[in-house]
Amino acid sequence: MCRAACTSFLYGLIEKRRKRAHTLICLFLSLLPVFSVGAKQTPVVSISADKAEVTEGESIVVTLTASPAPSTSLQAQIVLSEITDPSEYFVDPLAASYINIAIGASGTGSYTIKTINDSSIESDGSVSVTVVSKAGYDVAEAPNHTVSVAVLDNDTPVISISGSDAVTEGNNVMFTLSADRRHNENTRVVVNFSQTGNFANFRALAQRSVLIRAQSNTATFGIKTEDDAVDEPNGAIHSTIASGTDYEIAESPHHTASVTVEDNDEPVPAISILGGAAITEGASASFTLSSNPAPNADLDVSITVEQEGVFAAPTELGLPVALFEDLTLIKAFFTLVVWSHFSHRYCHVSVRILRV
Ligand SMILES: [Ca+2]
Ligand SMILES: [Ca+2]
Ligand SMILES: [Ca+2]
Ligand SMILES: [Ca+2]
Repeated sequence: MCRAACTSFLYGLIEKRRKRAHTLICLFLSLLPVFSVGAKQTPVVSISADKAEVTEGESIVVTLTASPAPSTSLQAQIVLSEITDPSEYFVDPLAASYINIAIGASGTGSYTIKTINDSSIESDGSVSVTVVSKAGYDVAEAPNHTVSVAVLDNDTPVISISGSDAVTEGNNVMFTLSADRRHNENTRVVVNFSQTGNFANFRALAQRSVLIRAQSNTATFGIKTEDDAVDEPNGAIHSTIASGTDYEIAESPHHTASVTVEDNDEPVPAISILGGAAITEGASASFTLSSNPAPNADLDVSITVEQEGVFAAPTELGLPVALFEDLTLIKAFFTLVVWSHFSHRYCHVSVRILRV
């Protein structure tokens, strides 16, 4: 009986303590969230940039922000990447790697990225900076884990122009535009024209836009000249680069070029006639025809012979007598030849004067 009573007592004591322990555990668990508010939280690191766009050569400052601010300094890591021409860089390739940035108690840390101001003509691009996951912090969710800054190229080609050797009229005058640097994009260059003389029509001389293709430094084009029949002094076609948006104009005299155009037409000979010395009737009157300059081929020249008085018979002038009752005035027409095979070219018109 006593043994049973003792056993019952002990069970009651254990049960009482078990309930008490359960109560304490429940109380502890109920207080746990309260204690958690004050527990240490893992900082979340985000990134921002001081500007959305820079011109090459300018700097980009990125700022890392840890929230909450770390109690002790942490080393966050970023990585740079860029979108640009395959062979060009806006950022030193050595810098485009993993970089550690300290974030102190202020909760922020910054890093300056210097872009390269090169002399290459290239497409605009961008530089992206992304927070890298690492122990000691969490990376902010997109889009706050990365930032992208546009980088604008500031290089433009300087264009000059040159001309071909002299051409004979009827051929194309050739000009070449040259860019001082390679360009990954097409460049359209505006060119104006003028001429000395009259060798090209207004359409050929109209302003034109000449294409220098991507990856090429030069473009050659022609201006058509006319092969007319006019003897004229040699002249020239002149070209001048006009202002445009995608290029700069080379300094004088490389902004303009001229090509000589040579005339290919013979001058028209000037024919003169000179009378010889006075003669006595019965002798032959002599005249000299001269061509200046000498013709390249024998040249037919028409002349008229007439007389005052009656000294030359109509037959002498190649005319039938019957037609001329009044012989006081006779006119005749000749076609004579100025020979081409003498350096000094002349011929004589001989009219034999007779009393009739
Ligand atoms: Ca530049
Ligand atoms: Ca550049
Ligand atoms: Ca001609
Ligand atoms: Ca001509």
